Amino acid sequence: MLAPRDSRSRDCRRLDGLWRFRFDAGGEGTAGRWWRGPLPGAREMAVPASYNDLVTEAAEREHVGDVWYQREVRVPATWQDRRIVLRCDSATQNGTVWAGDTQVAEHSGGYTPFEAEVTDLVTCGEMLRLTVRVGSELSMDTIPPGVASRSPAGRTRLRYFHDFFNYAGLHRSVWLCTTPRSYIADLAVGTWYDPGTSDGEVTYHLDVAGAGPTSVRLRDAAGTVVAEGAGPDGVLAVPHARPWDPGDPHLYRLDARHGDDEYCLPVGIRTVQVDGARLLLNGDPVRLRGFGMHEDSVLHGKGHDDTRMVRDFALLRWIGANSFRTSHYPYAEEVLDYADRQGLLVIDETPAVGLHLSLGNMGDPGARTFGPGAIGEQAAAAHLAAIRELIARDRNHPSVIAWSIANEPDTAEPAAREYFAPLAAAARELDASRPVCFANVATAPPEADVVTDLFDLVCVNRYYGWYADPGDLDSAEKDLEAELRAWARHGKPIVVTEFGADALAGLHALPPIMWSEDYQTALIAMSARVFRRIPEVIGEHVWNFADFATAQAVHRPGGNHKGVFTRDRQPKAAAWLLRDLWNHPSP
Ligand code: BDP
Repeated sequence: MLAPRDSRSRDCRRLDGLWRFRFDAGGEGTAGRWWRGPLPGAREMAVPASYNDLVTEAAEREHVGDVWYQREVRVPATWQDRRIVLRCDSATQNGTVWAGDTQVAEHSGGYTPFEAEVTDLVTCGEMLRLTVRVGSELSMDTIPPGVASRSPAGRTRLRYFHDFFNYAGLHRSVWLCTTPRSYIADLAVGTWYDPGTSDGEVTYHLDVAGAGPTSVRLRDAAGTVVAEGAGPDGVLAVPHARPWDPGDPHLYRLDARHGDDEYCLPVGIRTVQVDGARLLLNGDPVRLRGFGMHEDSVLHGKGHDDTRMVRDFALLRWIGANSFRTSHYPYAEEVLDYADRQGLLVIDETPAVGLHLSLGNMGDPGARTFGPGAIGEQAAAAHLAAIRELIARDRNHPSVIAWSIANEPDTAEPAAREYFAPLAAAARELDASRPVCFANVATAPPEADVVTDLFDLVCVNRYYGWYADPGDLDSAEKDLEAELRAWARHGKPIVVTEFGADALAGLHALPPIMWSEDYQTALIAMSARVFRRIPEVIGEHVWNFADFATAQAVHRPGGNHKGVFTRDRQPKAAAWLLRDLWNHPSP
């Protein structure tokens, strides 16, 4: 699905701002057809944002079930005779949209867009009433999974198996867009770069609707046309290409035309390959330095916010990071556009997190994860849809260098193989140009894990010195090294996709003790020493970039404090260590 972009033929209007809003604790809205008129008893709510941290009642912050958003928008009179589309960048965890009295879209999965053509339902020049029902509930059939139950006080509560707060609402923009009646429905590009000859290649495929000629032009950053093609498919040769690279994130622009419609896509020419235990970008080995992150901030929750994004990328640059993982769900498309322009390398992840029903503080000891009654066929179908939607949305971004199809599933359980084999195959079939991976959990070490051979990278989340060997960094160093050496036998590149320690900003201790900034710093320094002794380890992503909100729990004082930055994006002591380490990389 193409991201909204203005062009000479397209007009895209963000419907950000204050919408009418109402909680629906009793689930009355659907039966009462609340979309048929002004939302009864509504207050106002900011879009985009999570609603959770903008309210003052516990029952509203923790609300499980539906909420309703509504606003009017004037459809421009100038859009007569054009195609009109309503698009929602995300509704977390599910959304249903009405244009006037008509339901036009329904989508499950909280982090990918959906859209509907509304041409025949609107009158140009007149007001259109838009209503969106957003559900926060998760079940064993959704990705991520969760279980709703009744509390003794009679409220619905939600248990989930992932370590971030279940923020809900319209987290990204809703749009009203127009295109000509003949239009470009979708566009996929693939690129190739030959470092020997410095020749590049851009393959393209357009899905078009309606009559008219189809053509493409590729321009360099100066606007000069460097290649042209006709028809919906083709390969453009780009001799002496300027490749996309973190040090020089050069973007070409593909101007695609069909009939009167035009869509302009930034294109970075680059190749990603796995060669033995090396990850190659444009033929050169690359080492990933960076973080697992979260879309999370004060007041906004998971609402996309350019302000936060700009600060986050400034901090990534300051600290010397070259990459991040979109743990644990697809981020707003604005983030990937920005990563393309800033030259960040991204491991792009689905929302398949918490597929481990016996894990640590969130699971039940001994619980089985995969199979009927737990993560079964319905969840597998939702997981496949999540992979499809992620790849369809993000495949054109040069910054995206790998697909992570899950975080910390229980891959020590034998049934995990049957579950993951078709999903790994599907990801590869959807995109053969990027490695496919998942982040392995500590309970599935090399001798127990049953799926790693299905993937291209070995990504491991390890907490030696924290959950394992707590408070004992000498033992942690030995155990971390031993385990990574065992993973190295796969002969694949290893990325340590999580390691770290909670640190309460301002807590200091000498000698370092757990929860102090000093201990976090010492643990990261120890881990970095180990990684540099093992050639197969080609990536280190600290958990986490910044402190973030979680479900309330006895082990989470005001959230997860493994951030190297505080939740308001100021450095803890470990940030200075990483800045030194990453800005002066050893050979
Ligand atoms: C890992 C998870 C991550 C958690 C982290 C932690 O992948 O989501 O936040 O541990 O416990 O298991 O801090």
